Amino acid sequence: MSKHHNGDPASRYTRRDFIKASMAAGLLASPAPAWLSSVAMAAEEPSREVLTGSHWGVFRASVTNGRAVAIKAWEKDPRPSAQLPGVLDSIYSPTRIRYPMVRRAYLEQGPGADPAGRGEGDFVRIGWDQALDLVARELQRVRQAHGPSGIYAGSYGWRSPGKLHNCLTLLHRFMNLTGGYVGYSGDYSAGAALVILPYVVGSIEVYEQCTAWPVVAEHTQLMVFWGCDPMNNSQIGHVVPDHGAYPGIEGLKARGIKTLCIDPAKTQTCEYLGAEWIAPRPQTDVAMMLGIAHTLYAEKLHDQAFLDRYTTGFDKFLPYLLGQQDGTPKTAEWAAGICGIPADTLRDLARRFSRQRTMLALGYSTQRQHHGEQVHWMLITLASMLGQIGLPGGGYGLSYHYASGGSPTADSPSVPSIGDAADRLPADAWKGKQAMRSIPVSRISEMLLNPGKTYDFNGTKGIYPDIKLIYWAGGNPFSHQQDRNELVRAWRKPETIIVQDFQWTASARHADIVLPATTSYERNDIEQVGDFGLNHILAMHKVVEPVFEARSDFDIFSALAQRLGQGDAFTEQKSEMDWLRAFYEAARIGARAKGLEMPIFDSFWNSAQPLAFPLGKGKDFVSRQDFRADPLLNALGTPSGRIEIYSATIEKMGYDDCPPHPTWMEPFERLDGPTAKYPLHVDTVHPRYRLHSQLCGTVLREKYAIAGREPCLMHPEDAARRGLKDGDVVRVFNDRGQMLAGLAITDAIRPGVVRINEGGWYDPVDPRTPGSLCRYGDVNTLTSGISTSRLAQANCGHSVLAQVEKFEGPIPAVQVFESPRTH
Ligand SMILES: Nc1nc2c(c(=O)[nH]1)N[C@H]1C(S)=C(S)[C@@H](COP(=O)(O)OP(=O)(O)OC[C@H]3O[C@@H](n4cnc5c(=O)[nH]c(N)nc54)[C@H](O)[C@@H]3O)O[C@H]1N2
Ligand SMILES: Nc1nc2c(c(=O)[nH]1)N[C@H]1C(S)=C(S)[C@@H](COP(=O)(O)OP(=O)(O)OC[C@H]3O[C@@H](n4cnc5c(=O)[nH]c(N)nc54)[C@H](O)[C@@H]3O)O[C@H]1N2
Ligand SMILES: [Mo]
Repeated sequence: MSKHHNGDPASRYTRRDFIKASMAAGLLASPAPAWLSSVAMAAEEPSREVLTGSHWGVFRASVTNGRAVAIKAWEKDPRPSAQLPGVLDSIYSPTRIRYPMVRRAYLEQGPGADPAGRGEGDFVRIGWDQALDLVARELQRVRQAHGPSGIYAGSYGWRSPGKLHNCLTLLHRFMNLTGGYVGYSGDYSAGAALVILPYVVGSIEVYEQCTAWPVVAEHTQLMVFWGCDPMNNSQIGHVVPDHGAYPGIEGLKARGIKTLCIDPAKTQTCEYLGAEWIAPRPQTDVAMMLGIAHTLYAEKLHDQAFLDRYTTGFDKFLPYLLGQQDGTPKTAEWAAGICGIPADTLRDLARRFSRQRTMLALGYSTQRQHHGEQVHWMLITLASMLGQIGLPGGGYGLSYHYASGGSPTADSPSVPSIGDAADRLPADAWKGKQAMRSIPVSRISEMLLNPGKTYDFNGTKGIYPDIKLIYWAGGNPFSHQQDRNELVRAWRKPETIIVQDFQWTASARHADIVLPATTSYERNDIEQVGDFGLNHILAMHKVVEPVFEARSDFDIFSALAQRLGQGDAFTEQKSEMDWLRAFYEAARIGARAKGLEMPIFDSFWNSAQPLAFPLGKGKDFVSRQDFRADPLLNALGTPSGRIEIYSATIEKMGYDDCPPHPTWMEPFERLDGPTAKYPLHVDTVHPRYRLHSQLCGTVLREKYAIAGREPCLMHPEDAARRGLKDGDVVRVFNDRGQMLAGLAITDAIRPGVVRINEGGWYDPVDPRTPGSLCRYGDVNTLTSGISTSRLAQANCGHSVLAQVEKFEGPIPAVQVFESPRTH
């Protein structure tokens, strides 16, 4: 039996498979590799230290002769991310895009040439002027022929923090100023919850503050992490993280608060806290919650007074719970048959939850599943029955795992950012167009494959546009999108695909025109620290000059806007530093209104520390306390002003896949379920040593790769049944696709479940053939492109069954971490 836990094979596999020597280029304090000699080096200069930050935290970079040679976390970071060494390496990694590139067939034959050849990596280097002319001309051509509905520039995905260099906003700004584009709504993270929660609690809530960690430490008696792993998932932030979740969790540990993790895998949080671990079958949480709710009701443990005063619709939900309509009471026994946790345990949970101050902390993965809308709804219904919502340390929290939700919010001004200029889109840009201006974000493959098709979304109907050109700047669809092979087919539809990134992601490899962007370490910016904590403002100083021919997204779009006659509108005739100064000055005025005095810009910019803001009442924050105190005065944004356990609005939509109260519905496939064709569930979680696909091309791979591939965690019983051993190269497959992985055997996972992180770079043996084997381990080769329901149309990245077998025959070498073939 293996000893390693929490999804991290590193302890046993360190350097087992040596990644090529060149990968060591970015190891802390390493000498410059030979290929770097082509980078313009600054003249001899004394070593200097630069304060900056990114998704991984605030840090100081040491720069010698124009090259970043080491980084160290900011002294005040309570828990620096283990991913920081990869951040340094990402600047100089061999996967960096060095020059503007065009796919050979496209360059020679023009738009639409050999679309099946996308991904083969036959690129030609061109100069910036030629590249910008090409892009500007092509945008003009497509706009003239098809209008804005011919261009998809949603460009979903992460980007780097910074109020100015936000590639996504800059792309949209450029597109709005030059005639419009098709965008998206929703996201991949919490897409189902985002749409349903406004009907239930009147706001999206998943990105809103939870009861602060210090309150939890003081008042909570039982902390339940339900599909929720803050120790892993709070390493990064959408802005620059404050890592405030870590002292929060340490506070629970120090006080000896009882903790419980409900998760098919033993998480880092579970390990760290020594928490109780209950491992249900994946995708069965709604049934499990119903079984607990039924017990609460049957044993009169529910809080009827809370339900009466603060909720509506419990009376309509109750007949369903009791089985009065469908003949199936949702008892603990019934739930046990589905979720695989004994009925006695479920009854015990009902008693424990109701007897003591209980906080239910729910992550997002449970709603990235077929019928994912139901999970958050049912959790809130359960919490309503427990009646502790609005009490210190009780109720529920939906962002404890994300970017340090619960980290006390400081008293700080907001810092403005550059806008997307949506108000400057010409009023008639969409005249005469039937197609939608935005699609539900997870529907990209469906849109590309079905122009003109009508679809449902959140009570409306839309028509898919006919996309001729795609522009992506920030985000990696060949990582984030489910059903890779469906995307491979869909991606052949447009005539032109432009990708702007700093690394050769699979998306860049599948583009026609590739523009090299800078990392945030090659430009100046300003950002807040702490998505929820908002406790500092950081000057993100440029660390080094742009590597090779990279240009910032701001410069690229300025140059393109210039070519389309909108240069001044795009830049507002302000330089990079003019913008930053303006953002800061606006924040200063905001601070003054709060009675806080901020230093002048130059002192801020030249300071060796982020600018700190005081912690006010944030540390005492209790979610929904005001609602509990006065539900009329502080009514929720729902039609009734209360928590809606039954929604008349959803009822009117009449969707059979999203009924008007929380409901258990079988997903299209699940472990041991009625339609299961394959025997293993694949838990496609977020990686410990990456931010999705970011940093996959760095030295960090040495910490986790097995046989040079993405790890696949498997229980010893499942491995024995298949004759597999630790370190084997395995093929993971189903009807949708296939990938290689390196096997890690562990008892930290429920039998029947395997775990493969999302974000492994897609590396098909034959890019021309959909269904081709991925050599490295992109788990979205296995997932389905189906949506959660007609309500939210969100992705189902966590609904996936597959089989695992030993890979026989010669093992193909991974190629995705080398630059594609260029001329
Ligand atoms: N099966 C499965 N699939 C999933 C998930 C899952 O749990 N399971 N999770 C989903 C979730 S929650 C999410 S959020 C998505 C994540 O999907 P993405 O956000 O698409 O993933 P990232 O790897 O973060 O891609 C960001 C890209 O932006 C680039 N970038 C960063 N900064 C800049 C910049 O300044 N300029 C430019 N031009 N480019 C930049 C990076 O190099 C990188 O290629 O994946 C989703 N997919
Ligand atoms: N290190 C790191 N941190 C990240 C990210 C990253 O890429 N790397 N990405 C960030 C982003 S964009 C997002 S959206 C969040 C994602 O936050 P989440 O969606 O909450 O994170 P996941 O890692 O997908 O899953 C969290 C836990 O849910 C469990 N789980 C999976 N399926 C089920 C189920 O059916 N039932 C139950 N009970 N548990 C289940 C998994 O085993 C895992 O331990 O993380 C953020 N934080
Ligand atoms: Mo996400």
